[in-house]
Amino acid sequence: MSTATEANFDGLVGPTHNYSGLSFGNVASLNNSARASNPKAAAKQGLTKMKALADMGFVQGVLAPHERPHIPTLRRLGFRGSDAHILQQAAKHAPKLLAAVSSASCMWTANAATVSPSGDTSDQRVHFTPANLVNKFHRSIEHETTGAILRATFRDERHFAHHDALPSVDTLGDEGAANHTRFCHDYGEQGVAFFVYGMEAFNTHAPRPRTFPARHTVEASQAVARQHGLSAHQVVYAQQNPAVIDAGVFHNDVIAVGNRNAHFYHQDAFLDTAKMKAELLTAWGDRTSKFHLIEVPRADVSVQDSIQSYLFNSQLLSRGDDDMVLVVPGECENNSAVWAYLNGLVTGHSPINEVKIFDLKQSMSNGGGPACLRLRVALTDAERQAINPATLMNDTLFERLNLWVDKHYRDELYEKDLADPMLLIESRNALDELTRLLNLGNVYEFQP
Ligand code: SUG
Repeated sequence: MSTATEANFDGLVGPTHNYSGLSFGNVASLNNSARASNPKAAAKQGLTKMKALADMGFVQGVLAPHERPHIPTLRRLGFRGSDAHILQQAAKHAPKLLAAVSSASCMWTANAATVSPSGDTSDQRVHFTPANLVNKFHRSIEHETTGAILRATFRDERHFAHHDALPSVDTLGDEGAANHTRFCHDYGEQGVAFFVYGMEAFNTHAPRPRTFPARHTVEASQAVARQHGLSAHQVVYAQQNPAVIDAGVFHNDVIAVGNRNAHFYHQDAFLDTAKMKAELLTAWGDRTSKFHLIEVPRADVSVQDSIQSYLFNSQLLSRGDDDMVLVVPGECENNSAVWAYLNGLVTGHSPINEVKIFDLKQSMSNGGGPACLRLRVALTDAERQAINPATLMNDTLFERLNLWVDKHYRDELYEKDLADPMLLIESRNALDELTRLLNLGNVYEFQP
């Protein structure tokens, strides 16, 4: 009997976590742009969630943050001189550029990559393609370091295959696992890869959002599916409803989540819901378990309530056959429609039997809920043994990382603080120490 599992790799929030209003189309990012952030609290909120999941018996890993402010990008963009001079010049002449190269956005590891488990790939290895995140400049500079950190975490080439990101052009806009769900009966078996896209780049007659950008194209998803060696009959594509993108649903994981044999989604999430259901059921075929389509009616929870509460940006975790727990942000409890819906859900006939609430306000204020903060990797026993063990959460790592945060992180940061040369030094010192704690080797450009 296979004991394959699903591991969650959360992004550790970096020391420069701040609110700069960088993400047009992401309502929380725009609304909170002038606020002070608290990087220390943000990192600790994330660590608390990771530890809780590890304590619940799930395999939980940590992905390191990136070097920020990213001086190499500022040099590429023409700034010269010492690091301190570059920061000062960027703050004076291009403050939004400085904010962009200082963002701690790599914490949202649902956007780090698309991952295909070995049960689905032609060479039976786990495949990773870092997302190019080309739609937002501050995110488009993530994929190289993301690739280096993924390689340092999933090292063994017998089990893990690492690809480069797709070319960085809008036609191939790729936002990674935020728009990808894998369904399966058992994590080790062949599953169904479900790719959701915002638009068809080459077909300008197909529907598209009008106000906010569609970040992810079908052409990108098709390229990833080819690159990972997925069989065509096990892949389903669906287009996001352009109207919900225009309402602020910038990734599909803001309006839908799935795992194993359950798909939990809003009635308005997809352009053609009937087609999505029919194609998923066909790909599911006659597996041992029933496929659950849990559609939340707009009469119970509006799209606006979904965006405000991040109901669907939850982690749907499987504890066994038809026994799931939903990890939601505190905002769900404070939204009466959402809370009433959730109470009905857990007492009803769905496989979702429990709801767990976490305070993730620091990340939520930039549009990142529980599901944004994690990258899922389904692993067989042998693959799990092959992971860099220093990245796996346990009592010791939890304590070490909390001490590390206490030592290096500030508890208040405004956009104007990003020009402080001390912040760069603090950040580099912290990351240098972290690479030793997580046994990553040298993954940052400032390291020799
Ligand atoms: O890409 N916010 C991120 C949030 C990503 C959430 N991820 C998922 N849904 N999977 C984004 O829009 C805001 C940064 C700022 O404004 O300071 C930001 O990048």
